[in-house]
Amino acid sequence: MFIVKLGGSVITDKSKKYFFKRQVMKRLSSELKKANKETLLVHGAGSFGHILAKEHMLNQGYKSNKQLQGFSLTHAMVQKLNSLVLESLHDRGIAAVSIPPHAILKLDDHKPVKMDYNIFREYLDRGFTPLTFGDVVLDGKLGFSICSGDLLLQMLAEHFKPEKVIFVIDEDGLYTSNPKMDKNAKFIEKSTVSELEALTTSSNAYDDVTKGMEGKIETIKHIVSLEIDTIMLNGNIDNRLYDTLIGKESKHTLIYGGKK
Ligand code: IP8
Repeated sequence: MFIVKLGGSVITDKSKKYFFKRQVMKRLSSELKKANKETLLVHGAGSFGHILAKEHMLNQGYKSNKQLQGFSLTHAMVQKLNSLVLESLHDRGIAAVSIPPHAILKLDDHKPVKMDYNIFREYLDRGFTPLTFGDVVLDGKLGFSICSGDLLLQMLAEHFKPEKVIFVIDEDGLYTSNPKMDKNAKFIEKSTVSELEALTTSSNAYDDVTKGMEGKIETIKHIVSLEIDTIMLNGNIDNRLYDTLIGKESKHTLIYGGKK
């Protein structure tokens, strides 16, 4: 089984509120369909979630009743993005079923304390493709907070031990520094967890309440420590996802599962 996260910066334009990249999603849906692998899908919130979540300071937890409207609006917008993703998958003939995190998961000070993994297993066993997404959720200590798609990926990888975890991002993979800011950044084809420690990353230009690339590297370190190979690939380039899913050589970064 594969666990694939479709990054918010690939399926939305992060600089424009509520901008869905329909054509990119359509192609990714076709690649998933063509590869025909057992897959559990996660997607990020992009410009449907991060801008609102920042405006209402949702990741800091409950501060005042004024945030309640912001919480429900953010939920409604990530759910809307989820419907668009779902529709695209359905149009390509993938029997995807949406599993909203806020209904099956509880955090405590940003850390997961309760999660219904069974629902994913049952849908997979019946031949469906479960689809979940970065969402606003209840939080025991903070009242509420945000569960990023990366945290979901980490939890699902820990539970299901997939063959590979794939991050579909808007870069070819990992670089020695941020390629959007540093022209000397070098592409990393293969890496181990200890090599990851040496990387310098800087936050991206957009409002990202869940830490962007820096947070992603922490998530990857966790996943590879579970001995699961993790791949980062460019979702804007034709067939990178398809080729990787079918095991054909293609440009991406592979981080070997293991502690070293
Ligand atoms: O885009 C964030 O999920 P991510 C979810 O995977 C919200 O970090 C609601 C901003």
